[in-house]
Amino acid sequence: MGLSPFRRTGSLAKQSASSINGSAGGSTGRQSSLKNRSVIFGLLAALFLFAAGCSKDGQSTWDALGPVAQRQLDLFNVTLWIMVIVFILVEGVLLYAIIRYRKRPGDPKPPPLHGNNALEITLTIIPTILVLGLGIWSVFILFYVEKPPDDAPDALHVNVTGHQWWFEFEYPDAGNGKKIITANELRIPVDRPITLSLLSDDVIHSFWVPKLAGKIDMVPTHVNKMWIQADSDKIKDELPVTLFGQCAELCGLGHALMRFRVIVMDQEDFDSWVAAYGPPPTNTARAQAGQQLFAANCTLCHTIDGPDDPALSASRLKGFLTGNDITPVPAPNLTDLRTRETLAAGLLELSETNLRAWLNDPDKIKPANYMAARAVLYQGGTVSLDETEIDALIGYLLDLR
Ligand code: HEC
Ligand SMILES: [Cu+2]
Repeated sequence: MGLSPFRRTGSLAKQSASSINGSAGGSTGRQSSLKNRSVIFGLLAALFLFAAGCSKDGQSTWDALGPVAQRQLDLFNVTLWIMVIVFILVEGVLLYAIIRYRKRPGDPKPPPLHGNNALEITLTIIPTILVLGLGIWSVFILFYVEKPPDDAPDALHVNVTGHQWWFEFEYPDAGNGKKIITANELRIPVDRPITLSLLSDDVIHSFWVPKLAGKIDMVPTHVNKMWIQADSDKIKDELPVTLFGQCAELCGLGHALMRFRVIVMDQEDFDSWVAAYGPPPTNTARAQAGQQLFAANCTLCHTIDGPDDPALSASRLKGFLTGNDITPVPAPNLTDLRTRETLAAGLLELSETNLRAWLNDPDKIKPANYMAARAVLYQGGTVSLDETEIDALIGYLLDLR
């Protein structure tokens, strides 16, 4: 275990004491070590600032807003502080030994040393207890994350599917048996467990809302389960509150632009959102023109009149997986687009201007996305719709009067 020098502390101490007088040099060494130290300090400070940047969008894992995130944060904190103490003790003793018993000119070669049973057993038992304790606690948390405790209130279930490069949320029963499919914004009632079944239909993605839970992989053909909950007593702002999430697994060219939001609402507000879920009204001439343009240009990939039909989704997926030129592909359900905060997987705030920019040139906003790549509209280099047509589409999608 490399601990043997401590048995000879006394004699080594005497040796080093006697050699101090003889070692006058070393000042240049000290200067360069000072320089090294400031470089290291600078790097650490930079790293700290860099890491602090992660909370810019309110994505801090230190700000747990629900029971799952809180348990994981507790485990993290205890692990961190135990390891900080272990680190300081071990490195402290190491540094002490290195400095106090360093080799000086004229020192005799030290004899090989080994064997201090009491010390070696102690230093085996302590880490074993720490590793086992933290390991067993972690396993309990793994089980806890998978499903809400038996005594938890009624859970709301959501199926989440990762696509290149956006998220799909399906509520098989959002309330009163109403099924909802939406994209990129997960609306959840506060104080209620939300059970999630996570899947991908192309490559591996990862679902991560730092304030609600740690990341979980979204794997094709295998459903991973977890639950989340946002607690009203931990949320300082007034509801609805928007939390930020993102894909946390490198999943291709659009990975860095694959974000989503979780909007925490009162149960009442959530219920009215569910009740209002439906296609945009078509009671103006502009909306009617938009509806026709939508039917002609967009329904190959997008659904706008309620949840997607499973057979249609399957054929879009087939187009995506087998085609490479102009094919249908899975695309965000646009039924509730007008009630959203964002566009293009959390990339842009939803507004008339941004929607216009998106429809004019999706590839400029989100390079490599599959709308630009696979829709006939964009194959000529510029969009094949004119200003009035785009205007009509925007009026319809956003229900502008
Ligand atoms: C070939 C398939 C395809 C066609 C046709 C298509 N889209 Fe898309 N669309 C997509 C895909 C895929 C995305 C997701 C892009 C991303 O975020 O990576 C998308 C994203 C969008 C978004 C952003 C949605 C969100 O949740 O952020 C809007 C709005 C949109 N499309 C509108 C339209 C309109 C309007 C038309 C018709 C004029 C249209 N699309 C035609 C595939 C298509
Ligand atoms: Cu992804």
